[in-house]
Amino acid sequence: MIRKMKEADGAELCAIWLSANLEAHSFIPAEYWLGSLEAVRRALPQAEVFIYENSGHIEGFIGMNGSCIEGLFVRSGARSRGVGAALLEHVRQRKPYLTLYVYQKNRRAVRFYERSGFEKRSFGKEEATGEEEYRMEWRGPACKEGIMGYTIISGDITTQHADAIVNAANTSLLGGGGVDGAIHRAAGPELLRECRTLHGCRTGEVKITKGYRLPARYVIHTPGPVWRGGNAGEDELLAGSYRSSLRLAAENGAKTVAFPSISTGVYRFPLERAARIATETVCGFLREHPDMSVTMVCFDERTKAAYEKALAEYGSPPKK
Ligand code: AR6
Repeated sequence: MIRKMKEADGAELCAIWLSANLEAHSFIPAEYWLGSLEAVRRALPQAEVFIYENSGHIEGFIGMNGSCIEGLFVRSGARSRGVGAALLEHVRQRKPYLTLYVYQKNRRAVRFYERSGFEKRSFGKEEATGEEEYRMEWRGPACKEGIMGYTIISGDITTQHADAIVNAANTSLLGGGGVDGAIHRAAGPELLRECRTLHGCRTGEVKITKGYRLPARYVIHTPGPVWRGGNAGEDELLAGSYRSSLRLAAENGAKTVAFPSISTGVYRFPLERAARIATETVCGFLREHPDMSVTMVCFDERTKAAYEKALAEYGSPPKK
């Protein structure tokens, strides 16, 4: 039986998580997994977790963040009984496409995902462990053109291991509140020093800097439009922020890009409208650049729900 996670499952899931990781990744020091356990314990209740249970015993589980598989774990005594395949099938029925990261050295997992219809899409080094990893994707029959490389997650953009993260800045590029403030705090004072040399940026346009103390290599700064009622070219300016960010990322060889929800905070752009514009612009770009991938990092559940709705509606005829 496959069911959703309950609060009481937490401790058992952590135990399975730890032993499965230690067993599958002998090339990573055990201290790394032991040191990550507390973060996993805290993250589990927020994640979408499905559990495989047999006669009241948990045999394995899969943790999702949007369409991204955060992890698929099977208890060591329950291997080769189709538990992993059943969990994967469960999420395949519920998502138009799936994406995940897997260590190159974990050959067994890479083979398992390949047999399950996943394809290797990109390759890179995971910052935390220094290990090479593949990003793999599975595309379901309901997957529309362009959404393949697009993932919506909840999280904090300053912790994203993307080649480039995008900053919802203002035209001075000298920092501010919201996501801008968070990025400057996490990157350190060197970021502001470089920003001072850029002499600002126009709304809907972009400038690039290094990422300094961030896990991301680059920060692409774009001032989104301030909402003024909708007749001041806000839609085009917002689309411009997304499109120009992606073009500049591509020019700099950045294959993975993470965005916050531009303009929907202090700049008060209506969330649903912004999510629709972002989705159309990002997916339109990804159709032409299948080697790139984009993660929309939503800071709260309301924002995530709006981007998920926009993605579900993407490509459908507009409502009358
Ligand atoms: N990670 C991801 N998203 C975040 C984070 C974070 N760490 N922090 C906030 N958000 P806003 P804007 C979300 O106001 O509307 C600044 O002062 C937030 O919840 O940061 O484009 C600039 O300097 C919201 O969903 O950006 C400008 O003056 C989204 O990011 C002005 O604000 C955007 O909210 C730009 O306003």
